[in-house]
Amino acid sequence: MSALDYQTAGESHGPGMIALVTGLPAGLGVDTGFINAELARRQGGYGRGGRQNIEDDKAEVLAGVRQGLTIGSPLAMRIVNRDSRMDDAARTPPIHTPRPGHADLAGSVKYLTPDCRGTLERASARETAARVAAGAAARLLLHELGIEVFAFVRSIATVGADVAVTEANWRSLRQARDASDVGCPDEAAGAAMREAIRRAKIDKTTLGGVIEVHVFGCPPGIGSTMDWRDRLDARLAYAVMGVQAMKGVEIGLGFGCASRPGHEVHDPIGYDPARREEPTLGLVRATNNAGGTEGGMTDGAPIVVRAAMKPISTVLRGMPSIDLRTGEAAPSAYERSDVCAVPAAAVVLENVVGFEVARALRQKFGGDSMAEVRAQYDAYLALARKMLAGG
Ligand code: EPS
Repeated sequence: MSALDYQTAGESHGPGMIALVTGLPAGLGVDTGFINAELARRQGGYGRGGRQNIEDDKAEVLAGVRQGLTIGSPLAMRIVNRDSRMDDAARTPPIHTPRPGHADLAGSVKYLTPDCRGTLERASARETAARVAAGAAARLLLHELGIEVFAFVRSIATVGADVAVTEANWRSLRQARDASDVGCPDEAAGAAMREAIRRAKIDKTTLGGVIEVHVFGCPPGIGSTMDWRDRLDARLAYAVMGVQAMKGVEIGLGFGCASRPGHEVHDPIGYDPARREEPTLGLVRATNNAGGTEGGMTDGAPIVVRAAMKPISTVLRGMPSIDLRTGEAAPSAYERSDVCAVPAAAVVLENVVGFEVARALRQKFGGDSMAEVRAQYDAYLALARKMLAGG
C-alpha cells in the first residue's frame, strides 16, 4: 500500500487539468456524480469572472477504476479546459508588468524571463479544479466511514456571517449555503456580501474573506504526535496554505488562544457512556476551542479550520508596477479574472481538508481493500471503547 497522496498537472489555458491520486484502497466506489457536483460548485459564486461561463468542468476517469470501483492502482482524472489557447501567441500574449500579490514577479525572476505568462499559467487558481477532483475522490472514502466535511464563507471583506455550526445544525446550514450564491448560510450576511462584491466591481477592485471548514464524525487518535510531519493540524495548515491566495490559517480558537488564560481556552473533558457507540467513543467536550485536534491528533470533537483569503491580485484599476524589460514604472497588467473567489475557495478548502483527513486515516488503518480498512477501523474503535472507563 502506498500512502494516500496526490499531484496535479495542467495550466490555466493548456489542454486540461490532471489529478493523480495514489494510495486509495481497492473496492472504493468512485461516484463521479459527487466529484462532478463538487467541480460544478467550485465554478459558481457571485463575483466570478467570464471564464466560468466557458468551462463545464467534469472529471474524466483515465485510470484506477474498473466497473465503478477502485482497483488499488493510481486514480487519474482529467478535466478538459475549453478555453485552451496557451500555444496561440496572439491570444496569450506575453505579460511584462507583474501584478502585485500575484506569482508574476517572483516567477519571472525565478525562471529568468521578463514574460510572466509561463508562471501565471500554472499559478492560476484554475488548478484548484484538479485539487477539488482529488479531494472529492478522497472524501468518498471518508463517506464510507461516516465522516463529512462542510465549509462555508464566514466573511467577505468586513461583512461577517452570524452562524454557530454544531453537529445538530450543520446539515441545514449546508442547505442554506447551497442556496446562497456567496456560499454563506446566513441569508442577511450573504446579501450584504453580495452587495460588497457588487461595489468592489464598480470600484474596479477585488475582495478577500474568511472560509471556515468543519469535519464531523472523526474518531479520536487520527494523526500523530510522534512525528511532526504527521501532525494532523500541521498537515491541515500545510494543505490550506498550499491553496492559491491563502494568507492565514487557524485551527479552533487559533490566534484567539494567545490572549486568554488557560482555563478559558482548554476544553473540559467529560464522558457519557450512553454515547460510547458514537465515533467520539462517548468523550464529550464542553467547548471546542482546540478545533478537534490536540497534540496533532483528532480528539473526537469536530475539526474546525479557518483560512484567510487575500483579494484576487488581478485588480482592474491597476496597481503600481514596473515593466520588467526596462524597469520603468507601469501599471500592472489586467487579465480577465474574478472580483471575489471566496465562495469558490470554500469549495476548494472543503476538499483539500477532506483529503488530509483521509490521508491520516489511511496512515492509521492501512489496508489494501475497503473491506480491510473498514475492519481495521471497527477493530480500533472496539479496542478504544474497551480501554476507556473500564470498557
Ligand atoms: C479560474 C480560472 C482563471 C481565473 C481565475 C480562476 O481563468 P482566466 O484566467 O482564464 O480568467 O478566472 O484565476 C485566478 C484567480 C488567477 O489569479 O489566475 C478558475 O477556474 O478557478
